Amino acid sequence: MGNILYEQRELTGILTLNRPEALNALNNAIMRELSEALDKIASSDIRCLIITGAGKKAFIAGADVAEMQNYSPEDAAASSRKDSAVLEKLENLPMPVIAAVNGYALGGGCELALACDLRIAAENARFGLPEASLGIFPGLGGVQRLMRLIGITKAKELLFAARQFDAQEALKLGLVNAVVPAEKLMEASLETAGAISKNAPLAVRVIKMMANRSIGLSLKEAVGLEQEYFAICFSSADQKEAMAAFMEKRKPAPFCGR
Ligand code: CO8
Repeated sequence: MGNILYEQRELTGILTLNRPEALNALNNAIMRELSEALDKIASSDIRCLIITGAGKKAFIAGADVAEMQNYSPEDAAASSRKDSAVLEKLENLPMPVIAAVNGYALGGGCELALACDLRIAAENARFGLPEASLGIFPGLGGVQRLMRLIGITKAKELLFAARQFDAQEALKLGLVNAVVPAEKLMEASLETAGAISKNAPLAVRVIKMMANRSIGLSLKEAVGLEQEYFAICFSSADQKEAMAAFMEKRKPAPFCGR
């Protein structure tokens, strides 16, 4: 397993991509281990996951160029399908995922961050999708996710120019939720995870599922989906307890996730 480190702090899982000698570049081994780790996390009872990169320099400096260099079109198709499925698995984890971006988030690394729910960047983070400068384009859904997050015009500019940009620009673009000093990155990420974990897990999961599933639906279809999920919340013990506590002017019992 060595390419992926995992620890749990209270209700938050912390997954670290651990290949610092190659700036955590995504090779086949790391993607396989990530996929296996995500399967376990999906069925765990953590309320939030933080993903970060080992070392001080990089979140993830992209897909492994050495491995990709001699791909045939068939290899590229297979690899893109396989690795895209891992990012979809990440995107659809039941609990929210925060990318704690601690340096370079380039190419596939930026794509992985885009598949997370929230992004918190260290001041020294640098983002970019340099694929066009390598004769390819982001092959893991990055074009689509970037457009949805920051709009088509800005996304096209960044993709065509393959330009790197810093954390402050990422904040202005709405690509990251916050920028913090590098030494405070994990603390800030844990704080955000803690704020999420205080709320009813089922409600948080439903919000995530609705947000993810409604993209591409018409407003009418999306609101219809919300009505279904809204009803589901009222079958939960947490809703009963939280509302009873409010009416009785007392603190609710800790949420049980049912
Ligand atoms: N792949 C493989 N090795 C890498 C990568 C990478 N993406 N990035 C860094 N490394 C390695 C370097 O080769 C170097 O190894 P070594 O010490 O053995 O020479 C080590 O990490 C340290 O890197 P540098 O010496 O280059 O460190 P610098 O501080 O000088 O530079 C940079 C840091 C600017 C981040 C530089 O390393 C860089 O430009 N890296 C490549 C960035 C890049 O182009 N990323 C995009 C790759 S393409 C991609 O991600 C496509 C995604 C779609 C995939 C679809 C599925 C197939």
